[in-house]
Amino acid sequence: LPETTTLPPTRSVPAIAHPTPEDAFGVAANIKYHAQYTPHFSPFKFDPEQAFYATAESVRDALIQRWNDTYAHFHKIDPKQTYYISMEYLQGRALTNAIGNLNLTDAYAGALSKLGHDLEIIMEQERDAALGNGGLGRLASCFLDSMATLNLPAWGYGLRYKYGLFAQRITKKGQEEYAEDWLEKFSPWEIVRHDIVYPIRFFGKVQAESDGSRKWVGGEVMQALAYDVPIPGYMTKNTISLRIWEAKAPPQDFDLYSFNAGEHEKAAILQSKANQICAVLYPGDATEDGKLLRLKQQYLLCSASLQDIIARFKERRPKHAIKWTDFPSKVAVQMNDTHPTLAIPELMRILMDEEGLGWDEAWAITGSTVAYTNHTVLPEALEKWSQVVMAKLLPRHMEIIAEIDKQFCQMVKSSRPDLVSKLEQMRVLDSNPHKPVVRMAHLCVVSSHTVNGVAELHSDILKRELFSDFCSLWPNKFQNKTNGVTPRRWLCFCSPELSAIITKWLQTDKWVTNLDLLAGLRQFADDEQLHKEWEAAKFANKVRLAEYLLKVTGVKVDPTSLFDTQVKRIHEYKRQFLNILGVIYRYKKMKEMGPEERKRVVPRVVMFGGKAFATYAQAKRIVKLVTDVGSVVNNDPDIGNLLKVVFVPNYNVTAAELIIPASELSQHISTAGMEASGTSNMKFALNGCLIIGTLDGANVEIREEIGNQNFFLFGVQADDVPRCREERMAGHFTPDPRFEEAKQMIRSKTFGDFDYEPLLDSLEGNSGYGRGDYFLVGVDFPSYIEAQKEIDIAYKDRRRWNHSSILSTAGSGKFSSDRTITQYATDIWNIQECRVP
Ligand code: NBG
Repeated sequence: LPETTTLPPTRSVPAIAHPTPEDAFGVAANIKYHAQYTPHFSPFKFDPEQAFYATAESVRDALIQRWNDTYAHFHKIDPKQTYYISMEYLQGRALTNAIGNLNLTDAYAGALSKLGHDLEIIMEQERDAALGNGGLGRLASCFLDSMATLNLPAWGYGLRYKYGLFAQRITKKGQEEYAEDWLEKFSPWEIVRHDIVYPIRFFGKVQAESDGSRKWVGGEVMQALAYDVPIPGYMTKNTISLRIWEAKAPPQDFDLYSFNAGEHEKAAILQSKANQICAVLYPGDATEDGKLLRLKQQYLLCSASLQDIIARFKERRPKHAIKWTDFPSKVAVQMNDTHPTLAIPELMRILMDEEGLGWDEAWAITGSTVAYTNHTVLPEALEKWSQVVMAKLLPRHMEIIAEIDKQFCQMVKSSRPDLVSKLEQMRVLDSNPHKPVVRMAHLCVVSSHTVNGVAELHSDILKRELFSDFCSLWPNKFQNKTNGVTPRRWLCFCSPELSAIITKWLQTDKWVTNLDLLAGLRQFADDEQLHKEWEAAKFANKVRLAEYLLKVTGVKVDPTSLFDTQVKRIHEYKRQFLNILGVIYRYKKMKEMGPEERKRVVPRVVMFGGKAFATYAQAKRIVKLVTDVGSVVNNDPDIGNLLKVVFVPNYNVTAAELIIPASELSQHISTAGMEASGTSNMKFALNGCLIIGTLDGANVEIREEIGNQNFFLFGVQADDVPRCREERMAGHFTPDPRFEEAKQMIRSKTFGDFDYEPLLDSLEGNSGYGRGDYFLVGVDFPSYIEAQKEIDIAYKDRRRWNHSSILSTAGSGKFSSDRTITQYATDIWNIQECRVP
């Protein structure tokens, strides 16, 4: 490749395949090597995009080396290993994180500048890997970072969706969805493993063999092909793997005969079916075909992962000396919610039908291997699969599930006669003759050695309500593991300015892997110098965000305003509706003020972000309402900069990395008892952002850690929610006049003539879920408005605000995913550190 105009400053830099990556010169040489010899673009081009891919490939080389060393080390030591199975991972961008964890950020910045580029611009080229929806997927990604950082022998398993979570555009119609083609070019981070391929059967039938065993035969056989995404730990050699599966048709299945006969589509039918499986996350399941497709995804994930786990178990011991009873001392499988439940019957099937074990032995092994995390108590999210669909797609698994159910019933009848009256509700199979289903959560609870919730309150609700009968049967099965977030991505790398200040005041950077050390900031919470530095860092983040908002929404905001944020999936229980009703009320009051009074108003930028599930009409109306309110308020000359309402489009991990460090107030205002944990609340608090919230999910623990005075609390408590709902339905509820004013303003068409009746209707009446103000917006509205008033007063007092902000960060130590993962490792998985020397 000739030196060209597009590589001008590089004449002096050679291209080197194996660099010494510690110095900028070596790194530059390696980037140049990749630009030249791993080309994906036409030569003579080295624009930011090409530079990004060459940079990523250079980083990937370093990761592969570490990945290989880690794999070899685990193989040699053969420790007990955890396999985290999840339908979702929200990895976001990888470059910043990888070079940060490898401590190569300066080297890469220097190298790129030698090559005529700016690291920040290069980072911007990367597409988000959005193989998830929200908190559950991001949690899985934070967990991987912690597992690697803690040198734990652990892998993640997931699916390689062709399209990530949809891209959201905000138009006059509200939210519109577009396919997110994250692999449009390719992902530089994945390594295809052509040697790791497993057969995956669908449909077919079960055959009784002469020896009494059962065999699943016939049907359609696809393949699962492995791709590894290396996950580097922070400041350690350990680099673990996120192994994601892609469905493929077996090669011999291309029907050359049909193809040559001109039947081109028929020839590739199996390939096209395979492509559907990993096309998107959570395909629409309104139709029978949609349901089948979702179940196929779940099965592919579980079957491929278990075949892989078992292959590794066997590979690590001599063929004739395989003791299956050792399996649970080498393998821990964690099911992230119920989506990977099929891991249970699949492990049973493999052990019995392929390895020849008896039921009892297989059941004992399975039960000591699998554990289940519940992430929600919302009834619509607790999966139930039609027995008919299950029997059709996975006939052998349906048999196994039915046997698990049968044995469970027998056990309850013989050991706990007092529970027999509850048995129908507890069973794995709900044999309602109209719609027989498998209750996946019950299958998980019955089969797992441990079941955990994700925050104290949530785990209590599981024990007291959702799984109370199981809890009386197996009190020791239930645990709590409060969620956490990785401090690397969510503080170090997304807010380097604040991180530097923290390191300076604590006189150590050890807090990055020992987040409890943040408590050391408490002693400086009133230090004026720290206040100055703290505010300056936050302000710089606000300016960055203001520039971004202008770019993506056209709305100009004043960075000296209070930045107030609610970003999360749009859902009625999360109550973005309450927030916007509060904004409407605020706007109305401001309009009524005289000029003198208006001068005392604290200027605010209220930001919303989040995606509504494509078929969730009510959630989409909320998005539309926010944007309609924004269009009116933002253009009202009476209001000017005193209030701006911005819907940030396409909220994703990358947007979060910009929004969270710049926020001063964040809203976590779900109806008490409905948010299992929340994890963005932890990220905001970690970044010194104050919280307005209900006593829900992890809010309860955050408030305990950072101190009540630093948390703006409102709303009814979880225990009171059922009573409030009943009163509401019985008509014993007098709405607050302020609530009526806000609703009236929407009715009066101040914000346009879109039909908001269905939304307003949900706040009235006396019917069930989703109506009759099920989410208690009207009940909590008055205390919400009061809390908002208190916030305005607090914000004017800069010392008080900075003090609380510092204490929020100082009290966030508990919410590191390192702590969470350490607890999983000790209390559930029983695995130990396995550090690569
Ligand atoms: C979500 C909960 C959140 C929680 C995350 C991670 C699902 C099913 N659940 O409250 O709603 O923080 O899981 O545990 O996505």
